[in-house]
Amino acid sequence: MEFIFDPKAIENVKRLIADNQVFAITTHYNSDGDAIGSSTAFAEVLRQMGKTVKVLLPNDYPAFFRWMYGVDDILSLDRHSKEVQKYIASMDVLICLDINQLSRTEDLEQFFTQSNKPKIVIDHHINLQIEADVAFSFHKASSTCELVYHILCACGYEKYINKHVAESLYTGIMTDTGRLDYSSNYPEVYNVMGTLVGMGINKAKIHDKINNVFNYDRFRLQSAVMKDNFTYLPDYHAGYMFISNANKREYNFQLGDSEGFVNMPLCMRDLKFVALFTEYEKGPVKASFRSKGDFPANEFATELFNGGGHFNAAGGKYFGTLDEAIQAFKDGLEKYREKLVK
Ligand SMILES: [Mn+2]
Repeated sequence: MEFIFDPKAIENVKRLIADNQVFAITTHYNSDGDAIGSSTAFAEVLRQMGKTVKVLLPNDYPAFFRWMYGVDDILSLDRHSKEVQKYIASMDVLICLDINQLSRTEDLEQFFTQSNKPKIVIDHHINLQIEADVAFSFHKASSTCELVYHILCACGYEKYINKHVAESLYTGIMTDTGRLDYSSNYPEVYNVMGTLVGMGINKAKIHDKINNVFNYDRFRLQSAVMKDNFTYLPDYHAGYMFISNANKREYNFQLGDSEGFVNMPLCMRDLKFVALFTEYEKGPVKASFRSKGDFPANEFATELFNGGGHFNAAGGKYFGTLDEAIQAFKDGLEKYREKLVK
């Protein structure tokens, strides 16, 4: 897959960057490797160009990204509300990464909407719904990090891609493809990774920092969820698991602790679709969906769980109790029976 960018769009990015001084970069709630990687990479490029730049998040990033270059400078609305609002009031340009809707920034959205400054969007989710001055929306791209790499090069900013930027971009591509398990069946993504590795990044260190980060409580939480909270529904080639508030208390749940849980049942040969439901003290039940092959997880999430996402990896929320969310999931399986059982 070749990424062909509209030359006008590239010119517009260069002009917005050249003509302005204060940049805010934002990405989605509960940021992942691609969100943090693309944000810190773009921020570091702008910083080298002498720009003022801040990454603004709706909530704090998981602790296992603490090693990444530039994360100390991130402001999250839940921890630095005043500073974030002050910065938004002073910004010239907003760069939105790894989001197709501004509502993915949750409580930040209102401040961005009020400020109404020029926006640059770079994203790989389907159905872009942000009104932007320049937008790059390529849903077949492995990751936003890969797109950021191509766009930086198209703008002639290769010279700013230093080892820190390379580490950030590599992290996003690696995590968003499940270590190249999916969304990466085309040569360009390997060319980019090859270039990044060629810049002297420590690939083994990055994998270790991202993958081997959990404590004993988290290991016990994982064991308990898989053993006690997973239900297999072989008639639908499906399954679901949940994490209750009681589980969170028992295992001292920290942000990011359930990362990867929803993927684990996919190793079952006959399972096509799986869900993870997470209960919160306040707010709706969070739902994560994964599928294999031709089952559209995003369609299911959009229709039944106020969500969306990628074909095989999607998410949403349910306004009700955990039990009601699970019942809605089971009803949904019946509705989608034909697509699951064929
Ligand atoms: Mn992404």
